[in-house]
Amino acid sequence: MKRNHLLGVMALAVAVATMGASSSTPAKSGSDTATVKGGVKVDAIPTPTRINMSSDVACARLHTTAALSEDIVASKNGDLQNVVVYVADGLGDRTFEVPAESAVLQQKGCMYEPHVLALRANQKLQVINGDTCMHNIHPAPANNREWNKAQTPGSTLEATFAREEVGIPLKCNVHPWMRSYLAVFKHPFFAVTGKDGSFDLSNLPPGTYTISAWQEKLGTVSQKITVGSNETKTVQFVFKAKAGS
Ligand SMILES: [Cu+2]
Repeated sequence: MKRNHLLGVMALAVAVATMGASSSTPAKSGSDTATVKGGVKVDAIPTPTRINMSSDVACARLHTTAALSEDIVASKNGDLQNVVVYVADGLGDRTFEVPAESAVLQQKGCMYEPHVLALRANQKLQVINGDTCMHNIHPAPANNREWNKAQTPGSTLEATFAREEVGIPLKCNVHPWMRSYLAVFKHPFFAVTGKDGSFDLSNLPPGTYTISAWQEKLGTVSQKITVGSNETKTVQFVFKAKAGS
């Protein structure tokens, strides 16, 4: 009994220590911090195409209806998902602690989840194969080391990326439709838009920044903005997908 109680106390102490470490990053909240938030839209909403998984029945049978392409995912209002919004310039030579927790990329139903993942340079990336078939993870970076690893069903592999790079394509050499993108940052001021296209970059040091938004098919758009202490500014990005726009 006594031993169990002691173990319980130790587990609690570890949990508290971990919480303390994560709450100290990325920056102190409260006074002296600035926020840039807003939304991302696209001016034309493409119809997603159906993915043909017939070359691997193990994948195809995991879907009752065909999975849809994810290269441009937008709501009926044009809110654009899977856009990486980040501070591209303005932080000077500040350095930031690398988070202890891992970023996670899953393979489920022979699709990557999330489709776009942003993480920190040298942060641990866990790639999980939740499927019953083999996958082959193959990132093709321009500014980091390229690698290529087969992954057995149910296994997890770990990787890190040492340098900043936005839009590293990651593919599976077994299943040609599988594609995701990674964005690697030296700082914590980035977000990936969800279904409503919104983003929130908080705890920024007050200053003048170039804020960029990257989308895998539509490229990069940027805006310069100055935010003061305890100030929140809103930025809207609109990507042009309409012919001639
Ligand atoms: Cu695969």
